[in-house]
Amino acid sequence: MAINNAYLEGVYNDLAARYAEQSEYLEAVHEVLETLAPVVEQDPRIEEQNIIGRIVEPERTIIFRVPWVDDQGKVQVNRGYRVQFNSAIGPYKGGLRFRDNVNLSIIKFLGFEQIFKNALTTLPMGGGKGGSDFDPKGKSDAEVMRFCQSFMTELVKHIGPDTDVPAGDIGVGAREIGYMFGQYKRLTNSWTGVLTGKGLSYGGSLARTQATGFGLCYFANAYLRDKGMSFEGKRVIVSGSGNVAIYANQKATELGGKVIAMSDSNGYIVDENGIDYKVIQVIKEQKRARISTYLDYVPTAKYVEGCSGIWTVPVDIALPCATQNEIDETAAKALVANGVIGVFEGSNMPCTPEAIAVIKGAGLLYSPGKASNAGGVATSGLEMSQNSERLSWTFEEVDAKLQGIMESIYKACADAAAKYGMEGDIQAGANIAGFQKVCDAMLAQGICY
Ligand code: NDP
Ligand code: 2IT
Repeated sequence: MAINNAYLEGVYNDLAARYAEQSEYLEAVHEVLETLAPVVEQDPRIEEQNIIGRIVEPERTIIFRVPWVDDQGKVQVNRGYRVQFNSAIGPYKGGLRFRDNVNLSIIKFLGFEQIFKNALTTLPMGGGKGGSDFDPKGKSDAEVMRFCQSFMTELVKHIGPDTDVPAGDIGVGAREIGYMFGQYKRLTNSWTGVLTGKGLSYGGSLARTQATGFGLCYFANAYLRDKGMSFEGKRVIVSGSGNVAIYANQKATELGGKVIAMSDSNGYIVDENGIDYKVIQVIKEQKRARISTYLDYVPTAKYVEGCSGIWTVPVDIALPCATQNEIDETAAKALVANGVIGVFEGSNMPCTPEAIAVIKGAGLLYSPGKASNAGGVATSGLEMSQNSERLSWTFEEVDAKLQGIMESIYKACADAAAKYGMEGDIQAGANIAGFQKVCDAMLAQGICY
């Protein structure tokens, strides 16, 4: 889709010239600016105060060296990042990604998305993201601990419970959060809720582990219900097999769906009887093994090498839960040809622009990650609240709040789309509703960032 407003186009063209090599970041910015023309045209203050030119640049970017010693005694060096994108509505908030392909473009795209996602939760959280090109896969626990301690030794200078509150993302789960939290506490001699996704024995929230996957299904369910449908009896693809994917499988199954296919970065499995999320928990959370070993537990299932073919498996609902740009135009055409009714994003920016055009063009239901995967960060916000009041809520309390938040996000997106004459366009609605809140706060606070 084109950016059909001269001001928005001008901002984008400047950015594209300045950061020509940052393709993921430019893709994320373009996707938002494509949908904001009607908002910008109704409020002249946005252009007068150059809100768009300001919102697309991070408030602060921190890049640092992370040295650590491997099990052979060799000194290794990785790069660490924290992009503090926008603090208009609250402290910077967003995950840390540890993966070999991490670079500034990927962290900036994630941080940019996070601004609007966090605004949609209705909780007071600004946008940020960080990470490293360190990949915990294949490393020993001791190596991961030494890396996390070194990473936090620098990060500690930039974060705090009222400044910036990191959490997990790809490659950062309970183990990594625990090591980083321990080091933060040692360096500052203080116990604060500076990270979310903590273990339950030291301030974590019940249901945070499940929150992104559960929230995705609560959102999809609200969207399906609005269109007179449900998960009942539906065949589902859940790509990936990490934190988001495992609990998306659990909730989709509880809502009456059957998860036929899941994947990792090596390949995918197909089980016509439905994939039991508990088997994936054992493979991925306990053994840190490959999805191909699913056949050791369920010999009747099928394993296919290479992860992109998963989108050719005939299903009714697609829940991408692995990584960015995992659904390209070819994959989107395969989904449409198989009669899929909806694509609800669990991962951040899983669909390429060409894929989105195919999916929306064919009239499928489509929800962008910044709306449908907001349950993770929303529950992080609930973890921050519990830490502040020195209390912990029950699983049922947190889960009920999560469900309420996801249903409100769906309604906010649908209402914003309708208000600007784009009824039913949840993608545009998500961008507009998220932007509106941050824009109001930036206008009120003057030219401070
Ligand atoms: P995990 O590390 O737990 O799992 C990631 C999964 O995706 C693994 O199965 C991994 O396979 C697969 N994967 C990762 N990179 C690639 C790739 N380049 N190609 C193919 N497969 C890949 O991460 P999460 O489940 O936490 O995150 C998944 C997605 O959800 C990300 O986009 C993340 O940004 C997003 N997200 C996460 C939230 C959270 O709370 N954790 C909240 C909102 C969004 P392998 O095992 O082979 O690496
Ligand atoms: O992309 C995301 O929203 C996350 N990785 C979760 C961020 C958080 O702070 O819980």
